Amino acid sequence: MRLRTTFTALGAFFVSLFTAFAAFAQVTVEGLPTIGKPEPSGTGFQTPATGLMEDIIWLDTFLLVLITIITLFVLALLITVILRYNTKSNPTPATFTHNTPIEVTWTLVPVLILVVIGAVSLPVLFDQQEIPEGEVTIKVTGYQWYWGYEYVDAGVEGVEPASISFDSFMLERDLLADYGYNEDEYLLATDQPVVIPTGKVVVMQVTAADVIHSWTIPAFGVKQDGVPGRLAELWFEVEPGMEGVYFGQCSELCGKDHAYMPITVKAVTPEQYEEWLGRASEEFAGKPLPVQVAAAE
Ligand SMILES: [Cu+2]
Repeated sequence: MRLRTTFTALGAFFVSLFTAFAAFAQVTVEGLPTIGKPEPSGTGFQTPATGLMEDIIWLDTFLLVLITIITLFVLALLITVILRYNTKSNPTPATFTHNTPIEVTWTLVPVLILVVIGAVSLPVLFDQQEIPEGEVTIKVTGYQWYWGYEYVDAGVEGVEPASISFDSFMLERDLLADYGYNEDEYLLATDQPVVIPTGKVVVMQVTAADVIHSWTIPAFGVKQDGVPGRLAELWFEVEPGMEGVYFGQCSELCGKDHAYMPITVKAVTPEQYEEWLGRASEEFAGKPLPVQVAAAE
């Protein structure tokens, strides 16, 4: 009995040791507000953090107003026909089959509406798809079922590989508090967030290693499939003042644990980013081989 208690205590000790180590292992920036997060029973968009997302919300509102007007107009026509042209109130119906002016109108007006929709939506689409020169470039690779990140231009001199790379796994429920996340951020929080600076153009190169995954942050207005063998790109620039925590989830059905590979982005000030980069370099950059080992190879 006493032996079992000892083993249990020993087990608990190692678990807590592991937990403490795991919590210590993340390189992050604390004290940020959570901005990009789904709300219970929410139906609207998350607070936009980029110009891209503001444009998408504007377009959405514009289209909603437009289709509401069209729907109400068609409804009014239907009600008019039902009331004025039923057999009781209109016993002798008209027999004409053509009316050129009205046929021209119901062809040209929808064409005009489509042209207007194209004229306002295509610039929004092109803005997302034309990738500007990135001030920070991050390669993200989807795996079954986690994300791998590589800060390709965050080179450390004399160190191979000349970049920072790490994997990002979903946090189990019992580890959330240790990593500074709330209980309701289960399925959203990861052990290692992607840290990016605000007010800088960030280009994400999106790919996958096994099956198709999709990287997204709804509050940034970005979503891109990661396809094995291909390198796609997306870009965003988080508005200064919008420093915070943003969540996303893999958005392409990729297997049994598709729901368990979330994305956590921490947007920080450029100064905090530089500081984080220094710590991340020490933790994640490749270490040069000791001279004698390198010589023996
Ligand atoms: Cu996936």
